[in-house]
Amino acid sequence: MIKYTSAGDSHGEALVGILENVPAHIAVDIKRINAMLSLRQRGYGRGKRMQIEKDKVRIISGVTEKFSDSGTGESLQPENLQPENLLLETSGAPIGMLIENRDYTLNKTKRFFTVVRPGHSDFAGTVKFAFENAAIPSERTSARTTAMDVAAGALLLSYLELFGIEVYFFAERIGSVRAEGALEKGKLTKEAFEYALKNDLLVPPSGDYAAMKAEVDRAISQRDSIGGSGVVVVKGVPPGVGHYGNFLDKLDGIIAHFVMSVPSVKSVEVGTLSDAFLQDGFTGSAFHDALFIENGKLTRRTNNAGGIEGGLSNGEDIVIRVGFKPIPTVLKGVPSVDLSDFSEKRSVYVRSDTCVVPAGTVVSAMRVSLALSTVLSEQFGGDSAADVKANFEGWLSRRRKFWQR
Ligand code: EPS
Repeated sequence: MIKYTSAGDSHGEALVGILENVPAHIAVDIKRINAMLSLRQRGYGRGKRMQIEKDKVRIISGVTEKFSDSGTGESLQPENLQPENLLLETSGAPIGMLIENRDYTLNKTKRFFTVVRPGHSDFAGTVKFAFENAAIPSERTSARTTAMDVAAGALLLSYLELFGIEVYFFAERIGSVRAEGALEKGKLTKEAFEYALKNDLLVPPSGDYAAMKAEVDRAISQRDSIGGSGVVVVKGVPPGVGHYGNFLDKLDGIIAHFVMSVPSVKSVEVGTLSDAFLQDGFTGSAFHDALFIENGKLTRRTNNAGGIEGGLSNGEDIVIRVGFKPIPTVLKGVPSVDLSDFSEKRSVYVRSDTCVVPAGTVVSAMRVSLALSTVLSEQFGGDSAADVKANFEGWLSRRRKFWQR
């Protein structure tokens, strides 16, 4: 099974990541990984750290130059693996990745504070690890570490493509302004996702960019922060992916775990249940996605279940709505406590963002890529890309009769 782990402090030397058990001969697209890293950095409302960092992944192992489709690639020295135009592929060995923290070299930021920020890990992390300096927990809980998650998830997009799977994302809400109806089945098109990528808030066509940007500007002028929601859509997953034997293996649970643990995320929803709560006549007959046959193919006209039933994919788009709290570092401060003398004080401000909805949405999408890759690799195995394809296509040919005749 594909496994991912990472290390790295927000103001340490670098972030490191390891991907294990990725089959051999999967294309490694450094350009796409770096483009995803820029997208994570780019969102409107980001803080000054983003002007310091120029995130680029450095792959140090597990990759070879691709010479032919049969894969007669040769192991390369790490310094020769970086050019974006080189055709690279996985070797089957653990993939080691590194992203430099330019802040470490340029600024050597050192932080010490004892007034904890409500909403951050300062208080609970200080208690857990018994530090005097409440800045230490956020070295690891800061969203900086998600740069490596994005690199790993973006690398695995090529693995997902072996299955014909694509991952898309957009921002749905910023503050009180929402892209109405953005989750409707007919609106989750490739064109809508491409449109969202072209603006720095990732607003889809059904959203009002100016109104959403105004929400960020208002938070900036009020020395505050602002939350919202993003949507991740996975297209091309056939029915029957996942497991339900053990509740820990359910696809929705695994996706939720990978996404809920993104900094600032407070809710993960599969499908559109929270919209249905607000409507009249919230009943099973209205909510569940009725089945029809059109041109010999099983179809549905709605996707309220968000593509997962019984902990398994059902063949519809997998639709995940992610809720982000306003980030805890607030310029005007929040009433808090100084743990050094146990007095009441306002929380201190340290450099941070105003709005993380676009960045958090990119991170969530790449965590979904990681989650799905682990599930698919468990189900379909394979030591090489060709094995994966053969296993998957064989399985599909034996299953297709259930949805197409
Ligand atoms: C972030 C890096 C951090 C913050 C922000 C996001 O860098 P620094 O602390 O040096 O400014 O800008 O972190 C948080 C949102 C947080 O809660 O700590 C990043 O790379 O995403």
